[in-house]
Amino acid sequence: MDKNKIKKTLKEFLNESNFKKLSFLANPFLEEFVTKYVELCKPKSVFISSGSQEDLDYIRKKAIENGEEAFLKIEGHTIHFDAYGDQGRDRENTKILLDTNKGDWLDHFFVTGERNEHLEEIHNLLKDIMNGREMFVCFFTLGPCGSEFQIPCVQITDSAYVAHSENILYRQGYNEFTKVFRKEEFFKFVHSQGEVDERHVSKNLSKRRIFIDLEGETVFSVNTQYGGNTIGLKKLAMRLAIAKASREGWLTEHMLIMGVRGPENRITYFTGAFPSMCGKTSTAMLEGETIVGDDIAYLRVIDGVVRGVNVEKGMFGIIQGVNSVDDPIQWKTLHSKGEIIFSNVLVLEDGSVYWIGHDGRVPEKGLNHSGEWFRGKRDAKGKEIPPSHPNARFTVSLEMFENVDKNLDNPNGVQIHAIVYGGRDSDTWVPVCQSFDWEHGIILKGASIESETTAATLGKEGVREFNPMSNLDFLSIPLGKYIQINLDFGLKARQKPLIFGVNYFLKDKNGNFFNEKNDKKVWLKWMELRVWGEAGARKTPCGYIPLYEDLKKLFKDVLNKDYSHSDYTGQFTIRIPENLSKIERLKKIYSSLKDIPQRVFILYDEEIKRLKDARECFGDYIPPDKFEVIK
Ligand code: SPV
Ligand code: MN
Repeated sequence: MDKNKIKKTLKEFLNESNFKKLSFLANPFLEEFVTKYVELCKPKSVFISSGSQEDLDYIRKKAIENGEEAFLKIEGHTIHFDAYGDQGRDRENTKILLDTNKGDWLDHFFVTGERNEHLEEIHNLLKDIMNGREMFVCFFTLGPCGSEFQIPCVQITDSAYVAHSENILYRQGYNEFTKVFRKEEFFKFVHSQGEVDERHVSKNLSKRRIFIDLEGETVFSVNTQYGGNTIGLKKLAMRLAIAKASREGWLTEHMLIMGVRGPENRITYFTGAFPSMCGKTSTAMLEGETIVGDDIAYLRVIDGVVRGVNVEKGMFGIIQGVNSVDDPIQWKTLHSKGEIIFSNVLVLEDGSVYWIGHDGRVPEKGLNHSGEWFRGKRDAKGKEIPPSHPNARFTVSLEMFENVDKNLDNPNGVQIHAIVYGGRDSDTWVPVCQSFDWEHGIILKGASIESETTAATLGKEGVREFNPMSNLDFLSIPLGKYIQINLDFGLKARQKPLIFGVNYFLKDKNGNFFNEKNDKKVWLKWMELRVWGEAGARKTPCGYIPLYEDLKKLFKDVLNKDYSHSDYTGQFTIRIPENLSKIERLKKIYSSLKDIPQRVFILYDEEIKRLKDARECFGDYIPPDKFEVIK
């Protein structure tokens, strides 16, 4: 684009102060990008956010004025609603753009689209879409400032709610843009909520589109407001970062990072990958431990050790089930003054909020994502509408939590000693199990996650789905390549983190959960001891499991609970038929894909052999005490 033309267009849409803020960054690539979308979307005006307090306040004010948020009873709290039917990630219309003529390909379960065709479609949808509205241009960085993990980003949106959410969730990047060495290297996000109705929610959900252009490192999102579809730096950036990481030899993971306290206040850092709504945030928020992040981590091998950072600085957390007993820290923050956006919860007359699983009784009526709500209300399809949406969320800065880890913004991140993989699995995996080594962990734990679907995505709940590393929804490279990169990553590290598989959702014969919500705390403490060689284990065909005596002591010390031997036996019985069927299912999936590393099949066959050998000796359901004790 011609330089003079850029200047002319920017002058036409930006007032003097905004023009100055953009020019100060002296980045021709950025100016060209902004100009392109200003010309296409034709906003009424353009606001450039420098990240100053004044600019952040302006965006907050606009979210209220535009009707995207409303004040609640407690100071700093606001409510935002998404359109009915826009409360989860839209998998079907989230597409990765590929240029198949150039040989680009992805496995069959990815939703993809031909690049040129889809760029044309989205640019047609974006045409004049911001007519009469203000465009916000915001700068952020993924990962801590001044760190080798850092990726600069620019977000264009006509939603003050999206800009406001990002101001809470991400580190400001305006100043970082003045330092960016390669000025063309930044991720770009373009979002428009499209036409809205009288409730200020997106009207054209049938034209909801989220297109990820890896080649242009740009993501487009239109006709939607739900954070998972619109907050560019969250799951949209993740696809770009996974592709970038795969080129550069590091990892972008759907992982929490937390500090687990061991004896004498030692802190050992863990990452944990769990599909959405499977306990990731509640693990990261366990009382007595510290949180670095609850959703997305970048991992690099630096000086022979694995180090990780939280890509974000805030939490877009699931609110359903948060109560004063199980989640005291979240409960306290959600009831304190400070900047919090609640989304898709129930708002009562006095401006207080209610969600499913909140302490106390279900209110009679209020305002929710369906409009005026009353008990027993049904939607157009006859489905009963709950008081809050199961994927209702809160957006808050991690600084608002008393358990935030002191290394949140450490540019070097934290050293990762353990990696935990878990899914929603009612009948197969034991509650906690350590892999034999790195390869076994990546393949038999990470790449073998299956999880029953939840409300985090639109569609049916409770269906068992393959979800390797809990990252399948966010991958942008072929799965075989991703697994290979994971295998290689550990080989580069002199000190490899231990890898564990966990299952918080195991059920007994009567369909009741074997464990209570906070039992996970005991599993963490056991894993922490394993990292330092301070707990024994039994060797099963699937990996190492805890000794009864160790768990009994931990249950008493940590939760003041008596842990019976029969609980141990029920929970840690190795279920041979279920484990064998699981591996057969996985082998079938992997056999249908291209370029899967041979090690995957070799390790599956080895595990099958171990399971069958054990069955020969002890039968189908093997109580833990049958297995040999190792150091
Ligand atoms: C998840 O669903 O995994 C989330 C929320 O963390 S979203 O932003 O929708 O991805
Ligand atoms: Mn997530």
